Amino acid sequence: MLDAFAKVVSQADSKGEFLSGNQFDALSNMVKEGNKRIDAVNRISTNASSIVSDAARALFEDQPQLIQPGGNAYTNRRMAACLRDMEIILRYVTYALMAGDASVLDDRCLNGLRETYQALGVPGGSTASGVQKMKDIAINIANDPKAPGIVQGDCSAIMSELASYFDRAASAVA
Ligand code: PEB
Repeated sequence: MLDAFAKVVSQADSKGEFLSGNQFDALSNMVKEGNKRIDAVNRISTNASSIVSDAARALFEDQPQLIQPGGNAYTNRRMAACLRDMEIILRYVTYALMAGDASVLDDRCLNGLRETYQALGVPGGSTASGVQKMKDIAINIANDPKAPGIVQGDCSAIMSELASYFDRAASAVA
């Protein structure tokens, strides 16, 4: 598991080189813009349960067969497993956003998930759709310029980074 700083260090070390130019620029920008990152992680984390439940509700509205007899989320036990899975994925997306690097998401959550779902008969495409719904809801929350007490600024870069982690999770299971 790496963060953006450790990644640059490990890449330089594997080549036996000192850190230089581009790396300083990228990391210095990350520090300069760091409050946006922390604020986004904070907003998503504190709203995690509503992000999960709103996305799940929208998923089951689109794909009602999932919660009908024979559906993969039918019975409370499977519904609970499904909500839990969505929450786990969201949690790892917030970790990746905080770290500025996808490796924690890849190594601890996505690695082998497709195979697990295939073995269990969990429909990966439906899970991916649930993840995309969490993406839209999370971005609406994290990118809301009208949130109380917020300093106005351009959050497009951090939002597209955030979107990329959700997309990564969705394509890992689709
Ligand atoms: C991954 N999910 C399930 C299981 C595991 C995971 C290991 C089997 C064990 C169990 O049931 O608890 N666990 C999960 C994860 C990590 C982990 C992401 C990462 C660290 O450790 N069913 C649907 C929806 C979807 C869904 C599309 C969006 O119809 C999920 C939610 N996952 C789902 C369901 C089960 C499951 C298990 C329903 C239970 C399947 C079953 O027992 O038949």
